[in-house]
Amino acid sequence: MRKGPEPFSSPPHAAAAFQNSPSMIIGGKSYLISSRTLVMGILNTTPDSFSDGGLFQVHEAAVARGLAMIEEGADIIDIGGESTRPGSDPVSVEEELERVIPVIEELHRTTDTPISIDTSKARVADEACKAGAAMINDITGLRGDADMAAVAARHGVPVVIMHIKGTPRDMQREPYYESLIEEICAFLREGAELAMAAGVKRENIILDPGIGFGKTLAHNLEILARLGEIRAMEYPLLVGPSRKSFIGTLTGGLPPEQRVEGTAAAITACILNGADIVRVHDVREMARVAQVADAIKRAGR
Ligand code: HH2
Repeated sequence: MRKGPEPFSSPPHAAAAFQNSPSMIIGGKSYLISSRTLVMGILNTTPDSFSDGGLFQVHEAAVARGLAMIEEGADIIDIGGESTRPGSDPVSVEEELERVIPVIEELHRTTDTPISIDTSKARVADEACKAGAAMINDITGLRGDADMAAVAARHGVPVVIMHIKGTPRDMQREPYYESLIEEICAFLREGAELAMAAGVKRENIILDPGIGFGKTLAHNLEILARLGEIRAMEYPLLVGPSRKSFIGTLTGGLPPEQRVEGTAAAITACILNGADIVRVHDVREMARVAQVADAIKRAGR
């Protein structure tokens, strides 16, 4: 059994500074919110993801990449079997299950690092939890499948409620907001209420503003700059700017695999402005970025 990073590895004085913070339990491990940013490594078992599509489609390659990310410092592995890139087509339940379940089963057998299932289908989330997933990540904020909240409640696992405007197919067609942060907060608040009405415990709810999901460059930047206002809702916050196209745009049109430095800047902003979990492709690099950004954040308290 491979061991991931310690759930809480900051020095004792840091723990004392945040002793009033609530903790979050993922896959039986207890994490003290605000003591250290958790790094979620992205594992796409898809042929068409925007950054790593096709790379980890074969079962062995996907499992190997998952184990490598754990060695590199991932606290959570987020496994997805359907691309959500702008313009992408949905895949069937059967296809998605075929892609993710064997990978979840094997990683669950070989490591104690919590596994998250990135899906908007309740049946996929259900089967994934039975196969060992300890967290559900739903990019539709529980709106895509009416049974999703009940599945999360039944398994008693943390659930990420992400903001999206539209669907992956149409979300980047001139997204418009009267009041960006207020609209995102309202969507997330309703999602949290929906989850709790279905029986999800408040401490199992994680919110995400959905960088790139129905957002222009200006929207993405405003979200990152004003994350604190979303964090003020007092739920743990997950943010996923990794390698996204706004970073390419800001750095002269670089392709996804050359957006590591830009991602580092975005991850630093996320952490300083209130993220508790960051979802990244470049685990080794961003785990180091998080160590430094966390230390700066602690120094300001
Ligand atoms: N972004 C992507 C997918 N899932 N989940 C959350 N909670 N937050 C995000 O920002 C987020 C997400 C898109 O990135 P990626 O998985 O790399 O690409 P693709 O959807 O093309 O597979």
